Amino acid sequence: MAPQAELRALDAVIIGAGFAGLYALHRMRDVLGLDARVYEAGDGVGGTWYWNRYPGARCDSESFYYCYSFSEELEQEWEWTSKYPEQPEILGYLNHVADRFDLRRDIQLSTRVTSAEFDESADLWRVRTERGEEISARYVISAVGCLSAANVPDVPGLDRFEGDWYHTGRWPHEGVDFTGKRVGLIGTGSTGIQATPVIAAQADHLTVFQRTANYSIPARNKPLDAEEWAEIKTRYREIRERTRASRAGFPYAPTERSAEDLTPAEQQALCEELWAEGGFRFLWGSFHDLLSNEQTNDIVAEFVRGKIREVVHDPEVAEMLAPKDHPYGSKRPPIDTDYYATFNRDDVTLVDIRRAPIVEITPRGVRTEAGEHELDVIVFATGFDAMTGALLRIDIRGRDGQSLTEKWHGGPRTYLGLQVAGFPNLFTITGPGSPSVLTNMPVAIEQHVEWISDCIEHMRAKGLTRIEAQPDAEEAWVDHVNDVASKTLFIKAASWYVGANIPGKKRVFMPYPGGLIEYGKRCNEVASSGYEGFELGSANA
Ligand code: N01
Repeated sequence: MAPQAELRALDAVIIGAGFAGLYALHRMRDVLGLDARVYEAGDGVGGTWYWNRYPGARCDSESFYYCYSFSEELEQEWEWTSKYPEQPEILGYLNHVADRFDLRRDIQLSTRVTSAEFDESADLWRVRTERGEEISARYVISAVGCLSAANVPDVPGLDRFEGDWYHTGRWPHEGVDFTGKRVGLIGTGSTGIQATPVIAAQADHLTVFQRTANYSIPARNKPLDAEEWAEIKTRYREIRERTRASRAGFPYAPTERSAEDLTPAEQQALCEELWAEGGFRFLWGSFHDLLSNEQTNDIVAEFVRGKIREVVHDPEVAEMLAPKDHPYGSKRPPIDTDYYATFNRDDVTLVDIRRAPIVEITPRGVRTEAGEHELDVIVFATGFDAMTGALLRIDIRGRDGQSLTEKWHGGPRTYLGLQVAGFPNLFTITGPGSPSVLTNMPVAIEQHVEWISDCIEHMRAKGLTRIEAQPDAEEAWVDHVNDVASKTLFIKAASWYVGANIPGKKRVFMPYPGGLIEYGKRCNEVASSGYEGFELGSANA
């Protein structure tokens, strides 16, 4: 008979030790004084930045605002080396945060949470781990990340492939040496676009398998010097205020400009200026209706196609790379360094798998409807089961034993992306239905963690033991998210925002596209009205 697992009692179980989990632990333990513990599947902290070690992995929001803002001391002592730091530097930062706030003693690594079941009689969750532990906790806080459940496509024959294969989101810690190798890379999202130039520089030959052409904007990365840091540090409070008061968590004033205000020549000049600046300014700095007006979007999309045709020498390859089937920004826009120019190399081939799809993986490579490509290594840059995948891989059961998988069979349903009706005391940091992936993530994460921590503080002050989103509030929020999404161009693309990358996944627009300002206002109103839309109670009542 298996030994009976010892029950550990905690106030809060936090699942995941990335940006969200680390801050949640600091807040729950050091601010609220809760007995809180993080359970993390990886062997180290860092979340996304622990797992995604693929060549070229770097941040594509600028470093000085892609970081925590909750501690002025932290922001004054940390200096990023460049505008868009590489993965090891970001992982180093998160490790520094774990040490600086003495978080490690309450983080249990190499421990995957497998199930969580709500006990209605006591208002407690019973959480189980792969190691056979059982923990009871008043609160479960999911910090599992929006893009953490790797998607390896189910291509027939992969098990017979005689070379090596990797998914970018599960990259080996020791790295991969591509020297002298024929490499095939499947996927041209942000990850594939970052990895392509770096792998091409090392491999003997790189074949990129493209299903959907993507609009990528040059990053224009550069080192940040001492003078720039001195300036950023004196302005940090103002930068943070602007970031929090912005629609998407970027410290830039939103543009009020419409394309109609400019002549075609002026429109082109503006696009040139933003292209020269690079990065996300290209998305946020052009026209206010870029993501809601097809005519406006066409101007910007055609400008990017023109740039691709300018950079890529072979007109046929340029046409393959120029996206024509979705508006610019309707899929998450990648930021790159020399992506399009890489296709001018003699040792790089682009294969259109929309026209001739992959049929199978053979022992020697990849076979499409047009023929076989012999390869030594296959890299899957095929993304994630986004927003719901990581949570649904845990067997979560709420009131009356209902599973979250059952509840979300028609797509995720939440109230404010923070809670799910029927699942009391379960909080989802940047859950579906919140702005999350449409924003600069650390800003969205801090807002959620602070809201959750204020909510728990309120409950403790009132002696309450249960908070649960109400079905009608959830329904109204889901309708609101769909209504806002229906007025944008996001719904014109088969993106991971709607789950289109996962065969069989119900197509529902998952993040909240109304922006951080509207969203934050709504969250604050809910809290100050005594948590409207939630029912609060006590097991003893
Ligand atoms: O994943 P993706 P990603 N056969 O889903 C293709 C963040 N991120 O890892 O578009 C063939 O975007 C798929 O094709 P299609 C960022 O939010 C941030 O690149 O579905 N191809 C697509 O081309 C980003 O959006 C940073 O037709 C298949 C690609 O694989 C998110 O992570 C850096 C396929 C997947 O693109 C995910 O990016 C990198 C199949 N069966 C990523 N299945 C930062 O710097 C999928 N594809 C912060």
